[in-house]
Amino acid sequence: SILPMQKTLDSAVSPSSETDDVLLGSLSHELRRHLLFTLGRDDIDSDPGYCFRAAAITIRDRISRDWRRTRELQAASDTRHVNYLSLEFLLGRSLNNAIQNMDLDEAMRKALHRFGVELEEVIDKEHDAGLGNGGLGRLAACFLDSCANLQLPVSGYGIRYEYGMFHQLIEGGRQVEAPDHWLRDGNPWEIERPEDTKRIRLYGRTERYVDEKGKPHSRWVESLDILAVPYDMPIPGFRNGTVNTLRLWKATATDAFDLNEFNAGSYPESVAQKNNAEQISMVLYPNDASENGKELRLKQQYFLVSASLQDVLANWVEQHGEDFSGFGEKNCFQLNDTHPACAVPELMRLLMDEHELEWDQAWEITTQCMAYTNHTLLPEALERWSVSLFGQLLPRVLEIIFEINERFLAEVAKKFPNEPELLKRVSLIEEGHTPHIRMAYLSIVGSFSVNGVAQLHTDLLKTGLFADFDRIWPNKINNKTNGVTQRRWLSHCNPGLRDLMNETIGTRWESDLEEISALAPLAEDAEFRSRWRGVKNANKERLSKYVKQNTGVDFDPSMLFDVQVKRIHEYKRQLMNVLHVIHLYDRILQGETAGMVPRCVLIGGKAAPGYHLAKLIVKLINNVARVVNSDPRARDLLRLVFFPNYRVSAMEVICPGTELSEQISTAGKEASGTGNMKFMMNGALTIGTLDGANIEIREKAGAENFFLFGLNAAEAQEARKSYDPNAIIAADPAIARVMELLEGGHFHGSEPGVFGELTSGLRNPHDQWLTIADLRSFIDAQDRVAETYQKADQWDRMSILNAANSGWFSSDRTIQQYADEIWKVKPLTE
Ligand code: 4GP
Repeated sequence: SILPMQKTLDSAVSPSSETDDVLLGSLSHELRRHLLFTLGRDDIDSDPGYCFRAAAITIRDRISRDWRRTRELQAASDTRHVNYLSLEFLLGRSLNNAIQNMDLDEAMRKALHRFGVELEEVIDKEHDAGLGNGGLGRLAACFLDSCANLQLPVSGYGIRYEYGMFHQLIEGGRQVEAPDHWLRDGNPWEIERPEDTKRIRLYGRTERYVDEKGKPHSRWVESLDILAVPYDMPIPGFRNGTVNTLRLWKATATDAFDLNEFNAGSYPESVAQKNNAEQISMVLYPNDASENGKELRLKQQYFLVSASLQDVLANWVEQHGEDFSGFGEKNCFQLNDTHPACAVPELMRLLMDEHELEWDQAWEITTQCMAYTNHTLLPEALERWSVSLFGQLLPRVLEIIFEINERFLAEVAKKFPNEPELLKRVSLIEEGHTPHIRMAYLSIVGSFSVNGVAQLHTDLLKTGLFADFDRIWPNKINNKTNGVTQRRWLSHCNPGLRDLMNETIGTRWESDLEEISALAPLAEDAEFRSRWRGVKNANKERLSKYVKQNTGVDFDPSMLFDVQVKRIHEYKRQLMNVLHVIHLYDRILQGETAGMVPRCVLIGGKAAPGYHLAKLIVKLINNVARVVNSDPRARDLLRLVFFPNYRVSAMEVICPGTELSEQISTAGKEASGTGNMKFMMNGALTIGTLDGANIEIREKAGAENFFLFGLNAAEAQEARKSYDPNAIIAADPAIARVMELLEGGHFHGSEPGVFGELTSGLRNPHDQWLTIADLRSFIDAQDRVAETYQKADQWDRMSILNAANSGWFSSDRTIQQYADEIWKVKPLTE
């Protein structure tokens, strides 16, 4: 058997004359070596799964040199280091990104050809790293990419969940959750670093003691300890030699067994304790923008925070000994929402209890290096932990929070005397039957910077949720409008458009998206428009195949592709989108199809497993889809699919093929949105409300290139006072017919009344989401969409102008602002 293998080996390394022989030869050689030796294959085969692993390790090897150099550079430098603390990093796949950033695209493609596989099928074998829920987690991933592109000394710290975001199946039209064991085939990118393991305390109690100098202290005793073991993932910059680190912690048991149990003959029970410890990093909580309250979740938060802070402190001590005077100046911790808010009291604890600093010095350091980003205006998403649960799990940390609060309230009382109500409002502890800790307030008090994620969001924070704090510290709250990385979300996912742009405006936009504005004049160039249209059509073909594969439904690429993908949430109003589809269907039934444009509507997203109404919306989308798609009268005019298991790698196919981007949240509810930015870059037109970053998208794109509808945030607030959806329905025949179809059971299949909660919600004068209030305006805007789509030239012009004006929405711009205005860090280059 050695002979045929030898033959394959030889052909695998024989250099080709028309390419960079050396590079191709060595990539082929490395792939072969990893297949045979690292992965232990008996023969060179073309199994795409093994080829993926071999390719990933090959690329990782090549990244390693730059990775080491970046670490050395950062260790040797005297500049500030930023640590991005986040319970979520929604990375998706890494292979294509790494290949492109290393500029190995063509060589790797050719090398894999020699093994008889296509790069695309190999890329497709990678499991998404679904270590996040949605916007907040994906933002963290885009930020890491931009930090590496800008060569900033920034590390990510997160949790190495064994199970990421659940896999969504649709059964009988309903969402069913299946576990996502993304690590089942191993993770070729990670490097375990057991030598940096940290010990984490939980439970126990605190006790007072007096030190040798007679000073009183508090300490944490009788804790149950677990270990945090780090796994490092490389974050390669774009062709610049920088490779930053994302450090993910895995929980394991300490080796110390309970000797009593051991001797009592319960050895297996004692070993089984290990399971308990490992639970902490077992699974990502699948709740987007909603509070949790579960003890395990608090354990995860503290686990991440304590391990990461200990890690940074250990590095500090290695370099500076126990002199912490420069620590606050040389370190920064960016808290991604309140999930890592325990960092404030935990850094205090570590500095005081482990490193013997006084309160005042520890507090100065802490508030010099903590910064907090808020991601939501929904009050139900603001984290609060019951004092009693917190105190059981983290007794010493609670003690410190109490003291922070006491000192803070004293300061406020001094600054604003005679305002007892203010003190109550801003207290870190919400009093009541079961007192709770307000994690957002803890984050604000402990941080030097608090930022929102779009201008409207920040304005609303200042005048609403955090108004008292804006009064106490007028300059603390600032805005950093979100962005997305154009490398993944344009260059890598849309190679057709990338090539067209590179040919016409050069390649600089890949690392500086402002350059994309050079497309603007080309909107008037008919030949360019037709090439632009050609790329969009090819992407629609690809999306159409993908939809067929995943749902069995035919999406005809000659129709308008209308897309809404994001978490399913009432405030995002997927329900309104379905009402519009029902309205179109009704027009078809009534024969009122004049001016209608044939459209394919795609809706995708996951509902939190415990969010009943969101799951019912998924069911409704599926039921409406079944009726519409099986009705021959609708066939040429309308299709609807619910795309199952929406995730990062699905968006990479959906986004380039989308023509109309649905950003239709109730104004004042979506903090920013980031999907809206990805669509814009890829030349989709937006139909949207004046919410979150939509406002800025419309400003940049030009009002004439945006389909606006609905109440703005202030009007929505006002409208709630006298909202009468039933009157609106009664006065608008088209809307009344939509409600009739819904309530008359047209879509209920064999489950009469199944959508009752949705229809009664729509009719409820207290419906916060104001769906019926905005529906007429939405329908009219959709008519304008149809009208414009029929003027193909006009549409393509608008499409080009949207992409051309998307430069602001690069996360490189966002990160540059964080670096200049919050972190005060500069690039680190050789
Ligand atoms: C999300 C917001 O809902 C979204 O508007 C924003 O674009 C994103 O954060 C990134 O800032 N929030 C969450 C969450 O995902 O869990 O609060």
